[in-house]
Amino acid sequence: MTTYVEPTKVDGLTIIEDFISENEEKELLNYLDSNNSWKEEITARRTQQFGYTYDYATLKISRSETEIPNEIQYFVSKMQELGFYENNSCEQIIVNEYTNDQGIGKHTDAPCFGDTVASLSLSDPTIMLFHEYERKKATGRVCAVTLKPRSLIVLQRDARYIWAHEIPKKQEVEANGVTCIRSPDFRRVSVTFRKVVH
Ligand SMILES: O=C(O)CCC(=O)C(=O)O
Repeated sequence: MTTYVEPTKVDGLTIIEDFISENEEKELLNYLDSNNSWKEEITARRTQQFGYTYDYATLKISRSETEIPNEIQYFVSKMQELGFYENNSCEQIIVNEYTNDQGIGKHTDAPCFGDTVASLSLSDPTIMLFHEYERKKATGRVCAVTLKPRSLIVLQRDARYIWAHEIPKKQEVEANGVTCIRSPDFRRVSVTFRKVVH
């Protein structure tokens, strides 16, 4: 049975709406679409990676030839001002593009990544579900978050390690009384910021 809980009940989950302005969103999307970095290595969706590259086949990370560009580093600095990613500890960026019914399966981020994972949402909104686990078993407690454009979610502590997150691979999602229907030209782009465990 599913019991929905509010985001404030998920330890370590921070949601910051309007983290960036409409102009910053537009400029960042323009940069991501003009840098020739979109890859189709994983069939699920297009991605770009900077700083370190995570290999979805071997589940390993390696130093990337592409440094984190200034266009993205600017947002890391904004997060540092809020107390996240002290001492330049954000070293890996993954950009995900979701269209049609694309999503991301239920997961917690790999152990090679550090204790803070932040994701910036651009373009269209979608629903992210957080599922609580206890000794590898789902408890049935679920938190549904509408990822609004220009918002930032930060996962730390339980939100990072205990609750698995997913973006349902569906054009229409209903969760906790909220329905999100994707239009035919739906497009969400996310920029995820991660530390690397050395
Ligand atoms: O798209 C997002 O906001 C989350 C991405 C994510 O969970 C991942 O790349 O592991």
